[in-house]
Amino acid sequence: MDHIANHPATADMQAADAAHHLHPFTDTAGINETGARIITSGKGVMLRDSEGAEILDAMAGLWCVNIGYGRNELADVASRQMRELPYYNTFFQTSHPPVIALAEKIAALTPGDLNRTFFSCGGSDANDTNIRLVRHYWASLGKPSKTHIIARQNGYHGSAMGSASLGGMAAMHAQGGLPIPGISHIAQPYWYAEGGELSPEEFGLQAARALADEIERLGEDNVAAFIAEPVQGAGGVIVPPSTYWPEIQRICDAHEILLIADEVITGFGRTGAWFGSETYGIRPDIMTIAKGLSSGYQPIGGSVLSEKVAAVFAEKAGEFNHGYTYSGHPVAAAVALENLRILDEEGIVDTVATDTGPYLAKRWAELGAHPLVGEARISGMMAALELSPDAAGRKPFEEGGVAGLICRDHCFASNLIMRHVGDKMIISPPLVISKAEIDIVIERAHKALDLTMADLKVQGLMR
Ligand code: PXG
Repeated sequence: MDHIANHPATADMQAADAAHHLHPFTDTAGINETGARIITSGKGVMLRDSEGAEILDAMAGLWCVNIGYGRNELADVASRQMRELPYYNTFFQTSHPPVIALAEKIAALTPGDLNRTFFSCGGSDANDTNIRLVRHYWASLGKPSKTHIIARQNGYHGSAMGSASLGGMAAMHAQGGLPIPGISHIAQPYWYAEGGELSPEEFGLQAARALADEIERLGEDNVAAFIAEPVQGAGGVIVPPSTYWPEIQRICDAHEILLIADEVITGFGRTGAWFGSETYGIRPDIMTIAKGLSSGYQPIGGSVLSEKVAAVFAEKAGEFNHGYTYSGHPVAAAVALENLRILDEEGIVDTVATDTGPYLAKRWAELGAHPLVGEARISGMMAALELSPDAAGRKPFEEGGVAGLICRDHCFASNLIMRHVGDKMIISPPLVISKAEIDIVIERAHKALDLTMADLKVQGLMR
């Protein structure tokens, strides 16, 4: 890998970072004490840090670098677009070539009649758009009481006021006065932890029927939409039982509410199809996209509307009083378009579906046999391990999150980026990961599990 070492010494950068940078989702006192690991370059699935270590990034950044690092085609497109038209807006009767081409491409790639995109800078603001959009949709149809949105416990939809309220993360709701009114959360389809004695199929139906109960409790005339991730990502790669989505779809069809599929993580190949909606048989009225749309090379996201929803905006809704300065940013749009060209022309999604995805599934299942692992689950190129002191009994640790943190630190120390969510270890590697690189992930993860188990035994947290 090319290595450009023209940066200050690591300790100097860490000191400046500690003095002047407030990190997202980070305990500031903690990072200021240890110092941030400073990432300086990337190629394929590998990152390099400021000390020259090469790290295998099995999280694709934050679930987003689908085509891998270092694709110069995207840099070239960005440079060209910046010279041609670095910025212009899409408010007030104007548009520009990159955003038009991108909207057309998204319409072609997305399933069903999802055909019209409202652009944002990422997933959080796209989901905030969705809140205003579904409420204005129903108001435009003469049903202004339909405002309530049903979401799920342990869902993740972003960090803005609206999107964090849609999310069902208790730790987020504990800060900053969330959730905003008009949103409620139903149970998640998390069989491993919450399924009890039910089979996964029985539990999937039960979890889905919580939606029907909540619609009944609120009154259908008051409900605008249901939002969910096809597979929960940040919640810990919760792959729903096979019965879950068909029943959710049936309930949405039986009631007059909109279905929003938040595909910020599952979109653009992550589950082995272009969209999780295809993998799980979902027909969304609105789809949230971001992350893999540009493989993270530029900040861009959007809300993709079905013909039914788009028609109301085209015919009845008047002016939608909503927009971001950077909605449909030309450089981000051009880069996203080039990313989609690469995903498409290089057959990357097909490779995940037919070759590397099945290979990862086979090797991941081997980790499932480790005595520290209660369950190994996977959907395409996103996967989780449940750490447990009693793997056969699906038992949680008494103090949650300790084992996961220890394991994460062992991974990090062996140059593997694998995230922990409580005691779930999760990966979501670049879709271009090779079989040889998958072998490295498995080997390092296995070693980290061994070391974690040894530590837990020394600390008396496991017998
Ligand atoms: N929806 C989903 C399903 C997401 O996963 C968002 C919306 C928000 O997108 P933006 O682009 O505003 O961040 C996300 C983001 C993690 C982690 O640690 C996950 C996300 C973001 C940051 C960290 O798992 N998901």
